[in-house]
Amino acid sequence: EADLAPAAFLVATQPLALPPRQHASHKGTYGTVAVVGGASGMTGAAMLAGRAALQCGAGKVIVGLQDHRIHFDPHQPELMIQTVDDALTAPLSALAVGPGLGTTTQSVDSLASTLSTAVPVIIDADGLNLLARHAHLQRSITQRGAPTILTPHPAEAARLLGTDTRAVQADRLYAAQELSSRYQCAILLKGSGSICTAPGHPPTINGSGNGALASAGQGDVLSGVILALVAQGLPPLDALRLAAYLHGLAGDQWRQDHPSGIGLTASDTIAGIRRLLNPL
Ligand code: NPW
Ligand code: AMP
Ligand code: MG
Repeated sequence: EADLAPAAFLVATQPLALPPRQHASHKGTYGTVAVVGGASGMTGAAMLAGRAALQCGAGKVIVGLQDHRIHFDPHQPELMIQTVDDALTAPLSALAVGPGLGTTTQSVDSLASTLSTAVPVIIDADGLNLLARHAHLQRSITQRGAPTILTPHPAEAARLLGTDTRAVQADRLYAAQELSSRYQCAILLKGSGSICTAPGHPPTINGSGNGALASAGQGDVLSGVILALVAQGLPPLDALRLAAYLHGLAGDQWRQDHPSGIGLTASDTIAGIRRLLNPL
């Protein structure tokens, strides 16, 4: 029996929820957030994260783009499209950095600037790729006074750990826990059965989601969902678990009407998550 002792993880199905909107509240109550990313050719990634944050309840959303030619999202005019420097001067509640950020020296500077803020920072995508390459960025994470959250997919986790995707996938619990201990922060290791963990907390394996979610921009949307939940006051690990669960469940619900699972877009997923946050 002792040899069959419980594994050090739980299968999370329905972890938490957001409280309903309060009558005596205003947009400031729900946080001002910024997404930093969107280099030329990948502005959509930052826009998707921004749209997801807005549609998951963040009070005000700024998108700080690397590509300075774009000033407006015609499909989501509520978003404030700014330069990264301008975005970082706002009184922010939380930040997400990385979706479509690119890996130029300008991208490195933008990531360094976000890490020097005193608010929670979610690092995804190219933010993680830069972190893997630059020791000074790794040091600044350990020196931050506010929480940092890393959301790698298996290839990004492999770059951070100096290994390959196959090794990460062969022991996903180890990879997630190793990243959490190395960076002393909350981790969401994405992919089928996403793992959420943080120092001193047992990892959980998310129970929702399916292969329909294997499409461009889904991770960018997930970053925006986490950003909104953190801005609305959820602690990092709770935000990761709820975001992973909602994201996967939106994919599962969509698949009920699309049995082959073909053609789910990241924008569809945002709409599905907003529905889940407003149960009838
Ligand atoms: P393979 O093919 O198996 O060897 P990259 P990215 C692996 C932006 N985007 N299980 C897999 O490797 C992002 O925000 C912009 C196993 C896959 O080919 C980033 O800034 C969009 N393996 C930038 O592009 C929409 C897995 O990783 C490789 C895995 C680059 O991000 C798209 C890809 O990883 C995109 O989001 C899994 N579950 N998941 C836009 N509309 O603007 C991933 N892999 O090379 O880091 O490239 O993820 O596309
Ligand atoms: P990214 O690779 O950054 O775009 O992130 C993809 C997102 O979709 C992550 O949240 C993954 O967990 C999710 N996803 C992709 N493929 C699957 C799958 N086969 N099953 C469950 N979730 C998936
Ligand atoms: Mg991604």
